[in-house]
Amino acid sequence: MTDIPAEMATKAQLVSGHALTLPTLRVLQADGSLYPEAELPQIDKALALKIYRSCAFTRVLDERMLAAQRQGRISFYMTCTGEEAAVIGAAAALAQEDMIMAQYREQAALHFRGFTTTQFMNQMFSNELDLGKGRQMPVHYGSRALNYMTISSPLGTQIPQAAGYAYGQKLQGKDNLTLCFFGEGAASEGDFHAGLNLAAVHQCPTIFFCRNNGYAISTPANEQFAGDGIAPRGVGYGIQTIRVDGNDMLAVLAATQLARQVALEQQCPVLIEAMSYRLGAHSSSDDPTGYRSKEEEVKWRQHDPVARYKLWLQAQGWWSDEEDQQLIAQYKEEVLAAVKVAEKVAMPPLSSLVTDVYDEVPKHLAEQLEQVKSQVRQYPDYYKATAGKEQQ
Ligand SMILES: Cc1ncc(C[n+]2csc(CCOP(=O)(O)OP(=O)(O)O)c2C)c(N)n1
Repeated sequence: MTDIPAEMATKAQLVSGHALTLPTLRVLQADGSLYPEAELPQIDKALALKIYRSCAFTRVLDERMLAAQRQGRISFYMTCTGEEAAVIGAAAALAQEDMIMAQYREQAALHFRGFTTTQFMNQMFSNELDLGKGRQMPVHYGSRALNYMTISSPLGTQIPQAAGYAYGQKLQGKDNLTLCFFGEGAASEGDFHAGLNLAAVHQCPTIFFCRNNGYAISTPANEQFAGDGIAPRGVGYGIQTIRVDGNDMLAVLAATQLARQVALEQQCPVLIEAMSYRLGAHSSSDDPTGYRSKEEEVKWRQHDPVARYKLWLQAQGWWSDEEDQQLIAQYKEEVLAAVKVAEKVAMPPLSSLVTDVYDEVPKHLAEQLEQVKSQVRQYPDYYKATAGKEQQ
């Protein structure tokens, strides 16, 4: 039971949601120097360069895979472009044993954890070496070894799952937590509210990390909610909350390091809202010229999170233009070579379509598999990738 709070009013007065406007944490200025009085997160040269390598890799991967989609080599792709600081800054504050439950645009976090170029390619080409056995659309990565839960397409499902997973970590007495990425659009799902309330009431060590990138496909954030973004909702649920400049790598790292410390020490959830911008299209199926202006994109390109972070690295004397060119050339070569290999690897056998859910394949699935196989036998030219394997 809740007592009536002691604080009282004798005049009827409404409180506006905007009474609670949260400030935005910033550390790095546009020229790569720190804001006066800003504090550095815990970062040394090795971590700083590891973070940058994931930025560079993700830029190359995104550019090449979008091209591969345009060439008809893969069916679909989603870029992280513009949100690298939000994603990598968050991942870099975690321990490797912390669980990450992502939405789909967070491939940079997976690279930071050690997912190899070959593993990325096997997933995107849905070949028989894919960890997900070729059953998911491109970009629905997952890795048990790297504590990265496989992506689910329906928006928001990972949010209550993250609360539940973190509750399990708490019950097991683990010194680990779960970080859950989601977009501001996904925060309109009922699952967002269920997940945050569950985590708050049961004090689950979950970091809810909202990438507020301004759009949910063509829906701008100002048509998504009427309040001051996502952050005040955390306060409403009784969750400690911080808003951060999502294009500022050092600020995201600082916010997430603090969130991790609080979540583990106090065994409670924390909400982070990272303010950013999706520089690319929503996906390879989207054309943003229909719903936003070129001027707006140009403005945000001036806040490129990777460029800002690189300036800081260079100011430390930790990175040079020559090293940069070399690294990007190396990644381009690596990605291209991996594409050429992965696209030649065989598809998984058709029979694998009906395994892994039931101990024994039920009759109706066995029948459906036979129907698929007979279709492939009848039209081998349309099913070249699997035609040779239909008997498996
Ligand atoms: C339950 C559900 N509704 C709708 C969709 C279609 N859909 C896929 S992504 C997306 C936009 C999500 O926007 P946001 O959460 O802001 O993330 P962003 O793509 O901007 O990173 C929508 C509507 C879906 N996948 N699942």
